[in-house]
Amino acid sequence: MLPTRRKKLGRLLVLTALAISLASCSIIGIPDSPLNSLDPQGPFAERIDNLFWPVFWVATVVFVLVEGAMVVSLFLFRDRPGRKEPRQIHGNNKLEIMWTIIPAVILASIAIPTVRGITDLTECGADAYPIQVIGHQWWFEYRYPQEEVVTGTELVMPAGREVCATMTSEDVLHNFWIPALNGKRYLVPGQETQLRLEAFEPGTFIGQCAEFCGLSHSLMRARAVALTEDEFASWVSSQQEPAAQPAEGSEAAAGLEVFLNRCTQCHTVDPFNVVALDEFSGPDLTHFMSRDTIAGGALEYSRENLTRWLANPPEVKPGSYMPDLGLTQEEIDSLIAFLETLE
Ligand code: HEC
Ligand SMILES: [Cu+2]
Repeated sequence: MLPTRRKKLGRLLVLTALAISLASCSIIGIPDSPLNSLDPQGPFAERIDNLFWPVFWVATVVFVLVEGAMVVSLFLFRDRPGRKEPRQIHGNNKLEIMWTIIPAVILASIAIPTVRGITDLTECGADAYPIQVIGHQWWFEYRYPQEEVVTGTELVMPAGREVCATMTSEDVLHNFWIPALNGKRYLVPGQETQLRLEAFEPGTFIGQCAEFCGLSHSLMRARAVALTEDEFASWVSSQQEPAAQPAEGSEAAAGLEVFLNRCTQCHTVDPFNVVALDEFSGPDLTHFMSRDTIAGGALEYSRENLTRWLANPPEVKPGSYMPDLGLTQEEIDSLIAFLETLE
């Protein structure tokens, strides 16, 4: 190779390495990694893992054998001056039957558990706890039909128990993916799909919408919070409570006033207003403070981030369906005082 070409190649390699390491960084500084499918934290993800590793090792052996045979043939049977043609095996029945049967057996032994796995991972058990998952550009909404609870962004679930996620989308295709709990599954407008979720232990498991769904697709995070049976029961009963009336004359009361004037077209805060579930709507804010992340998981909750969000949502999430409402700093401050009462 010419020295300049070698230099160029070196530069290209460095740039590629840099691009790969930058691509794995989070742009807005919220932990979105590791999105690791090799670290199962529940029975369904484990089922995938138990299939993945044997297939991986079989594939590795096949790769080494096939590539090895090729490299050996390249050197052993190379054309050299005066060399005779090597013995030809074309038309050797025994060999051809053997190398047809062996791959067929390997493929069948992979295909059978794979097809069984696909149905097992998506057909819920009879006792599974039902949760509806609704995809919106760009956040996930969760409804608990048995408990009449509606929340968003964080899927709170009991640990050690199967959850049956029945999923659909309000707008475009989305894809629900929490790698520690199960594989990916589509959310399809006008159609329902199911996904089984279960965590062995309490914990927080992060995920991501895995289907390109528009401008802020990368900021459509998923997050499951698994709680012990008791914690889950008390979470449910606190979610069923309506919001408290802010004290008269307080800053929160002023914030409620702004909310009623500017926000009720899209947001519910029970008991002050209710936007019908089938209307176009943003996240239900009745228990806004019970979530650690806001705006589809794009921002960690903090006053500073909430100010940023209220001041100009599309600046945080390009294309956001919550518009820049031109709020004054005073309005933002009182809204935050109000929102912080929504535990
Ligand atoms: C035109 C509809 C619309 C209006 C009006 C609107 N919002 Fe939103 N809001 C949304 C949508 C949609 C989202 C979700 C955006 C996303 O995550 O991409 C959202 C998200 C939010 C969130 C984050 C919620 C969460 O749980 O992550 C807050 C807080 C919020 N809005 C507050 C307000 C306040 C306060 C007002 C009134 C000043 C308001 N919104 C007006 C549509 C609206
Ligand atoms: Cu999406």
